Amino acid sequence: MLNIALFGPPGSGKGTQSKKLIEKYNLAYISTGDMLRAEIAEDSELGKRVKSVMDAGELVSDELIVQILEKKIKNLTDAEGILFDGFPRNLVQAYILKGLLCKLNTELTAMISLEVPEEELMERMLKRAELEGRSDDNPETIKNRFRQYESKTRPVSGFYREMNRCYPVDGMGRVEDIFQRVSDVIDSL
Ligand code: B4P
Repeated sequence: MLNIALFGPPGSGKGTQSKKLIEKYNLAYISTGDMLRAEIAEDSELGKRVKSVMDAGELVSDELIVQILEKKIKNLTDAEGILFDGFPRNLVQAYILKGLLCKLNTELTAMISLEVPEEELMERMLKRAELEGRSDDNPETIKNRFRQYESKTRPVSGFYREMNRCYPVDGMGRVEDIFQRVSDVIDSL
C-alpha cells in the first residue's frame, strides 16, 4: 500500500494538493479537518464539542480525533493506499497513526512536508476568508494556529525524519508545479 501523510503549516495547500493526489494514485482520503467541519455542519454532539476549539485555532483533543478516525477507517474501500491530510498533528497522533496502520498490516510510506513561509500562508488564508468565509480564517485565529503548529505539530516532522520517511517539498508557486514536485517524490519511493 502507498500510505502518505501530507504535512505542513495551516494554509500550506494540503487540502488543495490532496484532491489531485487521491485521483492520480487512487488513494482513500482521510482529512481530519474536513471530517471535523462535516461534524460541525451536521450539528452533531461531536460537532458541538469541537466548534469553539477550532474557532480559537486550537487543536482538537486526541480522544475526539481517534473517535472520528475509527468511524472512517471502518469504511475504507479497496483503494491502493491512504492519504492522510492534516493528521498526525502532534506526537501522540503520530503514534496513533502507527498503531492504526499496524492494525491494517501496513505502515506509513512517506510524510511529505509542504514548505511555505508564514507571510504567504497568512495571505492565502485571508484570501480564502473572502471566498469561503471559514470561521477560523481570521488574523487572530490564524496567528494562534501558527503558534499551535510551531509548538505541537512541527516536532512531528522530526519524528519521521529520524525514520528517514520525511520528504520536504517547496510549496511555493503554481498549484500544478507543486503537484508535479509532490508526484516526483511519490514516484521515487
Ligand atoms: P485543516 O482543515 O487541516 O486546514 P489547514 O491546515 O488550514 O489548511 P490546508 O493546508 O489544507 O490548506 P488549503 O489547501 O485549504 O485544519 C483546520 C483546523 O482543524 C485546525 O486548526 C484544527 O483546529 C482542526 N484539526 C484538523 N486536524 C486535526 C488533528 N489531526 N488534530 C487536532 N485538530 C485538528 O489551502 C489554503 C488556501 O490556499 C486555499 O484557499 C487554497 O485555495 C490556497 N492555495 C493552495 N495552494 C496554493 C498555491 N500554490 N498558491 C496560492 N494559493 C494556494
